[in-house]
Amino acid sequence: MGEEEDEPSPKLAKIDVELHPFHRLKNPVVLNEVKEKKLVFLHGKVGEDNKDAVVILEKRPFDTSPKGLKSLFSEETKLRQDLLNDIYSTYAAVPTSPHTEIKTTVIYPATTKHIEKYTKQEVEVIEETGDDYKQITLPYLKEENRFSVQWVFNILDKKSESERIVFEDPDPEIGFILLPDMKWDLKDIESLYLMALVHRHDLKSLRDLNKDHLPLLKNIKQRGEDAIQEKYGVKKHKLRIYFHYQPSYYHLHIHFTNIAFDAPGSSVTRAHLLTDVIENIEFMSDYYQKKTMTFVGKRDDKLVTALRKTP
Ligand code: G7M
Repeated sequence: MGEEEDEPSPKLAKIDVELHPFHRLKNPVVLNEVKEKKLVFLHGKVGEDNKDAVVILEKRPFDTSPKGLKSLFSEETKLRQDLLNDIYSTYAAVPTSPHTEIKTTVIYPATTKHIEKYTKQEVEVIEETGDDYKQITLPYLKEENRFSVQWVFNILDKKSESERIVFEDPDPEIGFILLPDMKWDLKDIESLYLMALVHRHDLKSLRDLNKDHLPLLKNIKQRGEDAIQEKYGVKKHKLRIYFHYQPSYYHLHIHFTNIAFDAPGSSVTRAHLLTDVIENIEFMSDYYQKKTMTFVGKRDDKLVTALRKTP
């Protein structure tokens, strides 16, 4: 510790303890817990006016870099011995930061929709035909039913996260911003997770894509792959590049994840590979206006209820 080869540890931004919702969360209740991922979703109230907050806590993977291991196996780590028998021993180890850090995501003030999104619920398979999309989904996607995409506009307008941008093509037709997804801790390359947000505002999801958008899609694929290889050394054949359908946020965006990582939402019931999307549109321009899209939704979700065909 403190030797010359050690990089200075990143300074934690000072937060106003009085104002920050994390410190004032009252009556936290667990909405969902995924024990094997050491992940918990909580809901609580904040402040005099009891505004809702959702807090997501996730224990970080071990820091197995030489520096991480050096600090783990140092006198700074407190040990409590639980068992000693011949050559076998077990301990409860209490290391110092960064090993004890918990990735924390706060949504505040949270809407009822956020609370529903993170609440454990039964899920079911929904088949949405092209007509269902036009007659049920599209009218449903009115502003008040969707999650706000203000955070996307903040990124595109450089009002938030501008220091995290990995690559930008500013072209209004085929341009996009590539940056780390909120879910990625930026440290563990195996769980690399970035997203490309398109500059144009008129595309909600896969359903809006046709052959006019091929230059946009090909540009994102090519330049996104190049930027990730250059910045993180991850080659294109190690990337899973896909859309979600249904997405949570209806401003077109594409996920880039390391194939070594089983990213949430990367399975067949939600992920659509960018290469497949490009090829399908090349075969048939209105493929995504016609195709029956199968996805998994939560039982009590309003859209799921509206699209459900069997009681
Ligand atoms: O399901 P959908 O395709 O809509 O995925 C949206 C993605 O956006 C998820 O992977 C989220 O983790 C990510 N995301 C959501 N928010 C609110 C933010 C944000 O504020 N910043 C960043 N960088 N990613 C976000």
